[in-house]
Amino acid sequence: MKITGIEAIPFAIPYRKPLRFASGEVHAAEHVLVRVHTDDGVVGVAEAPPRPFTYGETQAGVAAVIEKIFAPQLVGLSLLERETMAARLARTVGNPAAKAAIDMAVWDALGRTLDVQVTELLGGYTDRMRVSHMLGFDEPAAMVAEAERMRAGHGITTFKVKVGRRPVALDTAVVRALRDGLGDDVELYVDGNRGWTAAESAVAMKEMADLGLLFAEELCPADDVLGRRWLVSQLDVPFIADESAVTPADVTREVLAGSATAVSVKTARTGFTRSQRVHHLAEGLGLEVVMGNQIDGQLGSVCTVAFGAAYRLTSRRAGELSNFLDMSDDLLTEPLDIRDGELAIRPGAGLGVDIDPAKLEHYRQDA
Ligand code: MUC
Ligand code: MG
Repeated sequence: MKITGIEAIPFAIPYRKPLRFASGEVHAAEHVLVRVHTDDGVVGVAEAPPRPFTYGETQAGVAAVIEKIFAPQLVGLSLLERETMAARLARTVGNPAAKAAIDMAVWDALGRTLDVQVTELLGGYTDRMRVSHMLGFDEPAAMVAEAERMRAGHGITTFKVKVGRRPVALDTAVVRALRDGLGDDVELYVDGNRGWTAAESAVAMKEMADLGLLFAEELCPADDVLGRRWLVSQLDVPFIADESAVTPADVTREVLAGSATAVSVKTARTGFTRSQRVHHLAEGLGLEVVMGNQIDGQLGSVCTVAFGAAYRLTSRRAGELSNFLDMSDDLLTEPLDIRDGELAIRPGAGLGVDIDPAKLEHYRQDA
């Protein structure tokens, strides 16, 4: 069970159409595939999606920090020494996606070694999650058409709508068009990626008060400390902290300050080990949890559903598991299938996925 090597392979897969939101846009999945090898010949896999506009990481930076700093610190440890690994990774500041991918590849390797699913190792609560689809910026009619396509093709009935543009009415018109076009049976919530001020957010939420929204996420920056507290105190839906509350300490700080009342858990930035800590904290604090999407590929989405399905709290709400559908291709031998609005965990050991060598050869950037 000893780690003998960690590979970091940059790859790029174009998107069919770019995903746009208040803090950035994504045209290609420029991710890093992480492979953890052990002395038993087992290989665990995960992917790191660098998000420079949120956490400052880049594809080249993720590969470099893994090769130069993290791999030498972890080679020689047993797969069971995950707390030692976490402590060693924590010596380096930042780099959440690089750390998370290593952590998840270690769990995958452990599952494969023990012939057990990662979901079972984590908690084993259920084997599937309802899916929420994230709708990027576009004209109202185009966003309604995309939601209708997702409902017709995959049975998805929960949508996270990107907002945070100016004027505020541009986005509230989209949300209204979605409610009018899709009817009352769909669940809608909004994510501003810090695009609005607190005052703009308050105006927008009043304008949308009759639309039956589930949640509001990161409408304004957490650094607008008093403004955000003022906003959250007047909302009648939970306010989800996403990029403002990555670590357990961030969650504690935001929630105790009255700047958030719910939390997004993203395995792409907290892996499985740290996501467990955020989950346990959220449970203790009595917070709603949504499994979020860091614009993950299929491998990242498998990780999200493996974690989300492991606990009651994380599987209660629809998880953001479908944005890989915007990609033109992927690396897995067997593509994921979202059906009847649900994504099931894979049946095999570990994460239950295999990387297609021909696809990796085609999309890798280091060859
Ligand atoms: C989200 O929930 O904000 C956009 C940027 C990012 O890092 O994740 C996405 C989705
Ligand atoms: Mg968000």
